[in-house]
Amino acid sequence: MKRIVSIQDISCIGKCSETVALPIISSMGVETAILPTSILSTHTAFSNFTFKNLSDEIYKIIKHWKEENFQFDLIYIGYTGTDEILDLVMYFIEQFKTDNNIVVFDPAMADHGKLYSGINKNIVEKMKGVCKKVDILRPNLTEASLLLEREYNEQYSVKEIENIAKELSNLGPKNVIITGVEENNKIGAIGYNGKEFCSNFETKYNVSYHGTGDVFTSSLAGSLVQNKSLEDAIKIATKFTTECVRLTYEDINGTKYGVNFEEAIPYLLKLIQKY
Ligand code: PXL
Repeated sequence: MKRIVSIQDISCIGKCSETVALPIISSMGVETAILPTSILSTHTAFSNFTFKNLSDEIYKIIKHWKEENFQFDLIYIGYTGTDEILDLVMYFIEQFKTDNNIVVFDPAMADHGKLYSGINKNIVEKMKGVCKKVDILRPNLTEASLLLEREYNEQYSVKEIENIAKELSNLGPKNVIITGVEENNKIGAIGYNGKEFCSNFETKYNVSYHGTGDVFTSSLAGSLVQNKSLEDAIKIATKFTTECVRLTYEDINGTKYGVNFEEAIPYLLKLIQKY
């Protein structure tokens, strides 16, 4: 069985990070180890959330895992939230990166032109350091602009996004996947593997939910360890994320703080068979 380690926070309520990665990746038949980097009462879009930094524990966990000689087919890094945690993430990569595994990095720090609560300039700088050490970088357009120190625009052409992907690749990662790309009233992602571009677009619903980036990256990671190509993994992740958004949109009791990914898991398993 393949094994992924998911390194991100536990937001106790809010359907993002570990509470999304663990069920999605496990449902794909892949062992999911978790390294929780912090624990929050909710994700940071709520007011008055609590935040407990688990840095002291992370170092001890890395030490134990090294002694046990654990290995990972894929290292998935999501929301980190502090520069101290980013330093530990870099240390984790040094300890566990091999020639045969894949490091996927979601520089979760901003969306729709705005930094998440609690994210500062130091964190953005540290993220650039992490980019040098990863195989796949998966930002949205706001995060891409921050990493490249470009102004964020509300609209981009596909050509502009392809150039952004190339520039991001120059920061270090061979592969770049930019999400939240809109084209002809559809929404999807553009991928770059250092040579070629690929993309997939699906129906756009005029809503915005938290955690869609985490749903996307979890299903992408679960696909990549099952030897799907970057292009097929992007297809699976965009189709699954869109289905999660549709189910939430059509749910009269749906919440805005996360998507109904649970109800879309049977569809995800069909996608894995198809691609
Ligand atoms: O989904 C990204 C994310 C992860 N973790 C925390 C967040 C967010 C986005 O707001 O606040 C704690």
